[in-house]
Amino acid sequence: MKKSEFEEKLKLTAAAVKDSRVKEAMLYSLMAGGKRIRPMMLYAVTEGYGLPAETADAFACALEMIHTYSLIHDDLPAMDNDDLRRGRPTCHKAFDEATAILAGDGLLTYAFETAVKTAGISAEQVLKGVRILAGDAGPDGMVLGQCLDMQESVQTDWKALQTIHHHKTGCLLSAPLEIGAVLAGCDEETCGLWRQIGFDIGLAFQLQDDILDVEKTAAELGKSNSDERNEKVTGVSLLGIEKARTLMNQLYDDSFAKIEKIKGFESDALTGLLREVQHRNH
Ligand code: GRG
Repeated sequence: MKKSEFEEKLKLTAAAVKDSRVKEAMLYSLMAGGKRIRPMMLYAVTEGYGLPAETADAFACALEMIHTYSLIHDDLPAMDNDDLRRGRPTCHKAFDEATAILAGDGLLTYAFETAVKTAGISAEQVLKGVRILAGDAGPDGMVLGQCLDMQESVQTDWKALQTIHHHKTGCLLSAPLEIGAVLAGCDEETCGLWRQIGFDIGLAFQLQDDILDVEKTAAELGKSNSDERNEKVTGVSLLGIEKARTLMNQLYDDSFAKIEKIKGFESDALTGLLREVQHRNH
């Protein structure tokens, strides 16, 4: 699946919402670019199992909607209070706070309305996928991660920080891998293996995000670096940049080795995508 092709599908899906100011704000943030890593990971898994791309379309759009909602809410003054996201003013800066809250709410709920329209596989598999998505996005998943992150303090150590990353970043990167396996009809053990790989990639991705935050400017990244402003503890501040980089590369490389060993899975598309992610510069 090409990123541009996915973006067309995403735009068409969101275009079906009734016209309103909240729809404008939803589209403003949803179509503002972004790497689209989560949907691309899902397509790479379903493709590797030989499924047609259409089977993954609804969940791919849903993942990107949930991810975009989380960015909109994370940028709000009550959370990180950021001005720049995906190279543009954040949603509450371009619209207003109330509209940005509603745009996040709209994207979150519309994601589930979209996911349940998945065609071409059993209702039982769709239901399993929806459960994973809800669990990973909700109060046992990303929302919990965000809550822990808000409570983070100078006493936060590497173990506590990993718990934050596991939920805040890992859950939504694990979801596409596990949902892809569910859509392909994999057994519980294989789905669990994909889930674990997703968490390792999530930690690698977060370490990389922290490294990029200190090495690049806000203009290069297209987003403000609020961690520094908010004096947040990060993988880099706790481990040091070189140790953080070594751990990040080790997590990616171990994940590639595990993916290549998964039976009945053609891994080239997924490992190719993740290698690009590993070597990204924004
Ligand atoms: C508000 C419930 C709630 C959660 C917010 C996503 C998030 C959780 C916070 C954003 C800040 C942050 C550093 C999150 C960790 C995950 C992460 C690195 C998100 C950025 O994802 P990318 O790089 O963004 O995929 P693009 O813009 O490329 O889609």
